[in-house]
Amino acid sequence: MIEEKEYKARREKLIEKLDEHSISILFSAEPKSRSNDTEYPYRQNSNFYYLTGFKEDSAAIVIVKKKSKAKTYLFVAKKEPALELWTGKRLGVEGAKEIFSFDEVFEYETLQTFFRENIVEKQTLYYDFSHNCEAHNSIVSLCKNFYAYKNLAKKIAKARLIKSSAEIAIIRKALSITQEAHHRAMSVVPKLQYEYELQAEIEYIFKKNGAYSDAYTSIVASGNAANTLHYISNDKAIKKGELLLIDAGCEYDYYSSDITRTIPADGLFSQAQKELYSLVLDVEKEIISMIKPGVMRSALHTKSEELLCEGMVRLGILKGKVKKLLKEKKHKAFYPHGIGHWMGLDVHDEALYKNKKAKEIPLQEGMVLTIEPGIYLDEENETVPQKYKGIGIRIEDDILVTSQGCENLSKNIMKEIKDIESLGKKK
Ligand SMILES: [Mn+2]
Repeated sequence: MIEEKEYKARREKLIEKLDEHSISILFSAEPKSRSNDTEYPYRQNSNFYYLTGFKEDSAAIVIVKKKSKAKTYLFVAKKEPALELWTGKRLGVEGAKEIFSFDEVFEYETLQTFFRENIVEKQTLYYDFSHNCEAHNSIVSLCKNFYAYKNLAKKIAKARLIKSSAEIAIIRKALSITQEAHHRAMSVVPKLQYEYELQAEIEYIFKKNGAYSDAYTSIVASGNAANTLHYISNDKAIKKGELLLIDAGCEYDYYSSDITRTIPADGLFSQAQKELYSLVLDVEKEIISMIKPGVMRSALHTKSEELLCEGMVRLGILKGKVKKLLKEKKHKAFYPHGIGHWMGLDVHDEALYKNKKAKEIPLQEGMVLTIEPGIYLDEENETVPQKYKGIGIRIEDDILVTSQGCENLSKNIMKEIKDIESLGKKK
């Protein structure tokens, strides 16, 4: 639970970074239609949520800054009983005033007029460059003679890099639910026939525990499907002897979790599966052990490439000298993605990877990132040794950078071969 005073402090911190004589606008997310007159469940824009905690649509934040003084305005949809009968109660202006400490709260309908009245010359307009809705576009066009346009989303992205203790507490809660889901998957998998059954078991645990949604579409990939990185159809029959790559995490109170485990369909790993799995697991642990303030994410990635390349040579998947293979990027055929990403309000958190001078941002206390090395050996790849063909493995944990090193926030989600096998055998 994040308190209003924390949201207010976030707005104040943002205001310090804005140009003097500027006006900033940020819109709530638009409802998204699914098909005909049905909609996807509404989910607030993460930047908007980060600054307000406000969950309704048809809303906007405006910050008017004159010299070092700023005023904050929240625009919300008015209460309309006839509409509320269908789509639920709204806070309305009065309700929002009680909860949110903006200088003023107005009706969303008045936004255009308010904006016209507050436009002055030589002003900077801050807005989210990637946002695109009618109301937004008309505001931006109102300001076409402005002095400068700057991306508000980038300013917020920088703040979102460092998580507060309240944010970390929510991520822990999300991970405790995701942990239960993955452990359930490990124990029930030998009894199931289809990938979607396993997906249902996982997402049942999410919902049952009050997780708003999954943080991203769950990947439940059996056998060779694991070699399709974004496999989400989850509709194949699970075959005995195969591995299942499960990349699934819930979103709890707007914060993500992002966990991958690779488990045997019938509860036990084969010898070849064990060899590959142990390689990926050892690399994952080694990379996590490197994490501390000051370290670059790119250094973690480079190290993961080296270690996986060495391992693949040892297992006969790649042939030649490690250095030369790395230089020629031969390992990329089997490890094509990065070592991980920021995580927070978004699973791939909209936080900066580089600073203003395009220099990489080193790890700092309070950052949360995923570590997820993998090896993907497609059955159609003729260079792959027969016993490894059709195996795809990824292991992913969510890591908090601490003052001295790091904490693996998902360390209790089983990943040792003996632990996974013992869960699968129980039933
Ligand atoms: Mn991930």
